[in-house]
Amino acid sequence: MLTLYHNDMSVCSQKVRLCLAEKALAHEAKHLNLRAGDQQKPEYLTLNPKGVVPTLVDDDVVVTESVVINEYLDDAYPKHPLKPVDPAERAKMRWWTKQIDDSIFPATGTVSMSVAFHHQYTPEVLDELTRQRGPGYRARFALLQKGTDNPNFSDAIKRLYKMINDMNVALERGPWLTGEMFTLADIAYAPYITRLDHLKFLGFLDKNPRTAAWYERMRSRETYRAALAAQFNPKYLPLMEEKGREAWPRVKALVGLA
Ligand SMILES: N[C@@H](CCC(=O)N[C@@H](CS)C(=O)NCC(=O)O)C(=O)O
Repeated sequence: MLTLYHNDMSVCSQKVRLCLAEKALAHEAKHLNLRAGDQQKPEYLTLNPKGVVPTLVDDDVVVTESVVINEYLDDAYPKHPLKPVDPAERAKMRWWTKQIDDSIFPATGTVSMSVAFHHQYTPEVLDELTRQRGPGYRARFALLQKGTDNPNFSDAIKRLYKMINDMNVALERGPWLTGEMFTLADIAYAPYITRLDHLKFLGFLDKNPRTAAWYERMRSRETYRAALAAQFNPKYLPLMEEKGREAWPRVKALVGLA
């Protein structure tokens, strides 16, 4: 019996939901409200001591870290394989998934929080997070409240534009990131392009037609609809769109699209 602890709009959770859907694996989904602090409840911390989503429980096996969870699912449930057999192709796939942990996830967090999500935090939630995470949290949050003037914003947005450009180059070889096969690499990137879409930053695709076509192919999959689109939180989308549109002139200028 598989159980996934997740959150509807969390990019890391979306990655695992898409993997479960591609592998047609039935599971129980337990949704955590990250703004209410469900991820810090003691019973959840016993599963995931970092207090983050997702966490997969497979009977007595507990797996954390979305990249590890997806590899586990593909190893433990070999039907509908999502990893190339050839070692060189497999290495290529892992090069893509590693970029996310190294820099794309942190850059996405900086951009999403600076542009939109910091507006969702009430003073009470901020007090609670500061209590949980220590006094340094308030200073870090103050940077996010600066929006596009956050000193970390420029590097983060440039990293995400580089991701789009890198994908465009790789997609010269075939419809998916490692070539002909749809793999865990494609699954890993779907939530990140979706996030740029929700922030209305898809002008990034104007000079990257192969990445644009990849996103269309991805969105037309039934698994994307079920695992991502059908679960987008309607409370988040208008905020992301409104604040993203306000930020776009600055974003465009930072990546040289103005
Ligand atoms: N490297 C981890 C990152 C997990 C992570 O930070 N998840 C975010 C959502 S995408 C989270 O739970 N944030 C809640 C918090 O930090 O309190 C993974 O890929 O699973």
